[in-house]
Amino acid sequence: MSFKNYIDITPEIEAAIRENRPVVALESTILSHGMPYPENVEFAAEVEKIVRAEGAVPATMALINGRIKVGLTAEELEIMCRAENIGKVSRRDFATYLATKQNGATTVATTMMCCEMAGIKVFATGGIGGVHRNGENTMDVSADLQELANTPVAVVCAGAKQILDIGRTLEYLETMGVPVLGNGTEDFPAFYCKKSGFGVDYAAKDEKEIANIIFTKWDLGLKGGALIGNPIPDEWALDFDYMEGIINDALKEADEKGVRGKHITPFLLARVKEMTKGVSFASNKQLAYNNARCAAKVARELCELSK
Ligand code: PSU
Ligand code: MN
Repeated sequence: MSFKNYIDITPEIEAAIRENRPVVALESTILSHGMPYPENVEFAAEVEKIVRAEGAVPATMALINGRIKVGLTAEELEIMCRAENIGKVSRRDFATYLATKQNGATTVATTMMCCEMAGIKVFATGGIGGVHRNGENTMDVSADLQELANTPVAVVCAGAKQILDIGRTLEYLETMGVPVLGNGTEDFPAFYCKKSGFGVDYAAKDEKEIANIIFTKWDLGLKGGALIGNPIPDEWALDFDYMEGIINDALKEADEKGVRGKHITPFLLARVKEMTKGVSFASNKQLAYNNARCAAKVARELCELSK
């Protein structure tokens, strides 16, 4: 029994991990279910370029034809971006997709699983999943939160979208013992917006300090990951109240159409994008680039500390 029988790590990534050089994991749900084709192809190439420019190796994850892919070829990236028959794979779906050879995009939760199997410590995403609004009744809590509690990966995000109940999301993370660190900010960001109205646990001054906290956590033998809130750059930030109006309309529509479960996140993301007429898409790309840069710096500092 070994996950090694199922995993393909590219030689470049494998060598970087072995030699303690920085690697940054990237997810594929953002490509297959978060962005339109063919703009997502350009995005995928750009985000990998940014990681490289910061001296780290990018590792985009996906499940393709019964294999766990750590690092995708241009051809495989194209498959994920075209998103024809590509499911959204959370932890519960992981074995099913591999055993039945269905192609699947990895969420934050499953990208973290791939990281742990491959030995990658840092992962950049856009926004994490969380407790949904009205989650106290629907019990819709993203598996991302449970993964952060258990799997030793540092996840750099621009916070959580306002589609979620951000207060309860942070409460859940506290209960599960997940450190939430701000990169140069005291505010937990809300994806398109710099502030959610909720604070982080600790406002770190830079990536070096973030890496030091994460290193210490793991050095102590504490299990689980860490969440880094990296706010969207000023020039791309959108107005909180404007977004609140849009999101409330999208939530109402989802409710009327009976959209639930794993479909709710992609539905809301698509509706928000349509309603903001693409303005949000430009911001979405920029915040993800910003997170890739931050993650590469954290990965670099962690490698220094592990020497
Ligand atoms: N939030 C975003 N964009 C995304 C996602 C979340 O702003 O693309 C994706 C991520 O892959 C995340 C997943 O892990 O949705 C969460 O889905 P769910 O709520 O079904 O767990
Ligand atoms: Mn859910």
